[in-house]
Amino acid sequence: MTGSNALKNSAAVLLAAVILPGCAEKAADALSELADLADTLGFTVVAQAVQARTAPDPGTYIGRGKLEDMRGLVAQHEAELVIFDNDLSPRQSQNIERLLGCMVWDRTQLILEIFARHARTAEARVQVELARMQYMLPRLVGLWAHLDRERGGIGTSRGMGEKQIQIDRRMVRARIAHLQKELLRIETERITQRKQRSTCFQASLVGYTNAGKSTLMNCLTGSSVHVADKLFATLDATTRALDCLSKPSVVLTDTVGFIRSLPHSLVASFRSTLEHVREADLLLHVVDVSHPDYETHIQTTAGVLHEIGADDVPRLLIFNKIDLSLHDAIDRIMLEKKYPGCLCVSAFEEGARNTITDAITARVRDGCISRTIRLPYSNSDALADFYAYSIVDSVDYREDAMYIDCIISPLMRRHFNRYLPDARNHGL
Ligand SMILES: Nc1nc2c(ncn2[C@@H]2O[C@H](COP(=O)(O)OP(=O)(O)OP(=O)(O)O)[C@@H](O)[C@H]2O)c(=O)[nH]1
Ligand SMILES: [Mg+2]
Repeated sequence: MTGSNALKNSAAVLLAAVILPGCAEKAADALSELADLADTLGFTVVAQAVQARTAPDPGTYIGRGKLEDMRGLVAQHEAELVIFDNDLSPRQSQNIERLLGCMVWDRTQLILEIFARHARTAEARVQVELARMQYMLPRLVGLWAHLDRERGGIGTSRGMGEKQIQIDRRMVRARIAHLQKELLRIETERITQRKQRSTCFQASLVGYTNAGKSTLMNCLTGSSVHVADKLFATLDATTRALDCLSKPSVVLTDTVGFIRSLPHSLVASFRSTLEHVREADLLLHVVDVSHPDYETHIQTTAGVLHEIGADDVPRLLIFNKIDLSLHDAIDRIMLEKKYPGCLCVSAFEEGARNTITDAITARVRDGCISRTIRLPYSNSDALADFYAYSIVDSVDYREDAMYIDCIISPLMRRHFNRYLPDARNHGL
């Protein structure tokens, strides 16, 4: 695998896609998304090559005739890189590279490069490097094949290239083992931090990349996480307290966005970052409703949530960027009819913060119970707990004990059980 270091920021690139049966309708969107991904790395897209086929060519994915055309385009535009929208096998990449005489990436490699470029924290860097190494392992062959070709290679003794591949494989495997250990260490630290926050209601922003999750995070929590009109601007999870009066208090996490065909090695490496999502009490699924393909984005996000085991976490669907669409009231009514309970907001408009905070607060209160709890004076330290984690209406200081009128959310029921010897009788 050849990295982006060898390429200029503004390198001329050619995009290529094979359209398989049943995918024709989405072809234009897929290529425009691929162009956005290339733009995120600063590349200049100079041309596109698209071919409809009933099945991929086993050796080169795209047909040989089309490859000839592409060779012409590469020469004409002095393209340094060809990016395929499809995932190529290691052998297909090598064959195409040889035939075109320039570097070839597939979609997975492009996404891995973006992640590598955007990783900021130690954890994200380790996660991305691990995913890249796993992608690289089966592709080492191509890097050294030229040595065997130069020396006439295959004979009774092993070629130089093959020996070099064995050495590289061992090094890459050792690096993978080291990174996995390092990730485990970071994950353990993260679990400890999360336990400290476990008395809060945890909401997580999820959705397709560029939907506006970080912008909403800033608008809801007054923080200043990085926002950009680029794909995968955010890779690291950020957690902040939500500015609202609900009890228990609410913390909100912003995290990596999803995309069609998110590489599996990335999903696996980002397991701990995505754990926030799996363990959340509520997912705020943000959708850029101004995007022509937003319905597919909803399905993709649902698919990734399924893949990471987050199917059971309650969700709130938030259609964002309504300032760019939904100019017509009818559009909005139709949307609300199709997706009952959804919210329609613009992160740039005043009302978004209250609309979303109110909806979250309502979810926190969902299933809350009102109780009068008797707390003996010998246990008066616990009163602080009630103020912190429930809504206290009043405290009656009687001769025998304190009587606390409070509202307890479902999340905190277990926490308060210990003050209630008869908890089961009260249905707590
Ligand atoms: N017009 C408009 N633009 C918005 C709105 N919300 C976000 N944006 C823009 O959309 C782009 C992406 O916003 P981000 O908040 O970075 O999106 P994200 O979902 O965090 O993206 P990733 O971190 O890449 O997954 C930025 O240019 C924002 O300024 C909105 O309500 N209206
Ligand atoms: Mg973001």
